[in-house]
Amino acid sequence: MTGISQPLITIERHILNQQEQYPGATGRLTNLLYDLALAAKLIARETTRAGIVSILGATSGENVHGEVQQKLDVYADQVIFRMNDHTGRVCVMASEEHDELLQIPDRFKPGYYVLIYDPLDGSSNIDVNASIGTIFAIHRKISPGPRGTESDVLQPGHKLVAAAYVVYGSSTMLVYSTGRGVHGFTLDPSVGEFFLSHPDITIPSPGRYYSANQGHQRDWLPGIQHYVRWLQALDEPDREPLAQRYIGSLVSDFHRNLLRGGVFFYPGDTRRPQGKLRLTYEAQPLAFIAEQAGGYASDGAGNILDIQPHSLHQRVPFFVGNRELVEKAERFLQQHEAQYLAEYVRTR
Ligand code: AHM
Ligand code: MG
Repeated sequence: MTGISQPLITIERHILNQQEQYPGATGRLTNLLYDLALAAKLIARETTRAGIVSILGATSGENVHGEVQQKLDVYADQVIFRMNDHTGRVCVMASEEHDELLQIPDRFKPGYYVLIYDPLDGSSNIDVNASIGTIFAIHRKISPGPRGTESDVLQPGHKLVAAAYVVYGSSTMLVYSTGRGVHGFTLDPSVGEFFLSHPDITIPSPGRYYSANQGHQRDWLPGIQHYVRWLQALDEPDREPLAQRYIGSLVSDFHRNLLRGGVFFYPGDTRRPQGKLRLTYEAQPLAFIAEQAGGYASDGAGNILDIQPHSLHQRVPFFVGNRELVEKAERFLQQHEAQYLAEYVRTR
């Protein structure tokens, strides 16, 4: 055979192969991951058609954070919910776009898994055709009784069973981990299949990029200012500085740094000591994937995956990427911000 040099592995085949490595696996997680891949295909179809069908533009609604919702947010949110409300695999869902938990309708049987998702992250980028993403996190149910409760959602990240994200960029990619490495798939839109394109992703070292919204530098704590000086090697002319890259779309910024090496951070600052990003919808799943790829994620005080969440929409300072770069941020904070860290840890 000529022309095709690698085995063609669909996401279905890959998930099944992974399941076969777990003796006693029932296939419920496998099927849930299939459903998420299908939801991703539907969202990808709409995001790529968005300009043509003039679906662009804000709806009148605001989400629970007071941000204007885009129509595609609403679509993505509904597709994911409807794909999973009747399958008997999920007992409860939580979406970044909803204030409250999303219960399984009474007419359907609740299942064993807890699905937490950010349906369309970075949605302010939609109108300018920059890439956006979806983030998924999956926990096991821990509460008694058939229905899911808040305690099922508010579990530390190290309890995650699986995490995934989809980036809708120049192509659509789905990246997932069930705790056995990180694997990336690229959507071939002509046949509607995700094919394995990035097996066993590990973050390259040394990292090349740092990613942060430097427009907030005025409000950053001195510890963060020192960290950025270090990233830029301002005081060490013989060391190469890291390059700065920032899209303002978490999934895209994370994805680039996962493939190229680097650090993304959205720190707590004088105006927002807890930062901007959400612990359960954004930080936990990406921290899980980063760790599986050999990286690390921190809130500046310690491992993101060790934090016990206390509320659904809790925000958290977030540093993620190459372990050495994230640990360096922790050290700058320990050195310069002992008081902030003590107060932050007390209230987180
Ligand atoms: P969103 O969930 O409302 O889309 O906001 C999250 C986004 C992330 O994708 C991105 O990392 C961050 O907000 C960018 O914020 P800023 O514009 O302050 O840099
Ligand atoms: Mg978001």
